Amino acid sequence: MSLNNYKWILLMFGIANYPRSSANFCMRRYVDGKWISAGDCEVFQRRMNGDVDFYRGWYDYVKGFGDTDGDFWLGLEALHQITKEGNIEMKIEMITRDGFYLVVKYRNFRIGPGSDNYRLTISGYSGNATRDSLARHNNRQFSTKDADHDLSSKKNCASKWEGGWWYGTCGYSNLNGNFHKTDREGFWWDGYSFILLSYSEMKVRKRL
Ligand SMILES: [Ca+2]
Repeated sequence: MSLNNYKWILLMFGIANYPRSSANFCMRRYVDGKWISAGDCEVFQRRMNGDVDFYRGWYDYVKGFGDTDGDFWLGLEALHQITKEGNIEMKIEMITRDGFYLVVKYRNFRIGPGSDNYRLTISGYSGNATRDSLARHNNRQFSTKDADHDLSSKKNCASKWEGGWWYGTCGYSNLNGNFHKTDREGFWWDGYSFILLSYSEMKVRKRL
């Protein structure tokens, strides 16, 4: 896994300064010359190099794409299978373009079936971000540029924000947006203060 050194330093520093055990799962360890996520967890999204295009259609988001050692999306169907029995928590680690480490956690995370367009259900937020920017996407179906399931009758939010996400009307977070853009079609958390990111990792585990 290649990630430039400053991001790893920020991640390590951030984790060290965020010791609340409730958020500390899926920690990284350096083993046999590579970084791995330790513990019984599954990473399902990562953006770190910007070398994988995330502006894709429905089929790709259902099946997954990218390189699991680098930038990738695991796939909506896999997420549904992992979470359908319930009792799953989800964590997101992020680094802003300004170099701040953010971590948010949801005590409950579930992705519905394909027949319901992989609807998002989350609750139980904790974290050090300014806002819970996934809350406004709660109970929304997933949308892509070729599959508009958002709440806006005039717009296709996935096209407007250049990603695939559980868009409502349209964005409060956009972690699958364009990695390289510095405007609102970019890769960001928090639609109010518009926090651009340089790194994200989303992961799940069975709640203890
Ligand atoms: Ca729409």
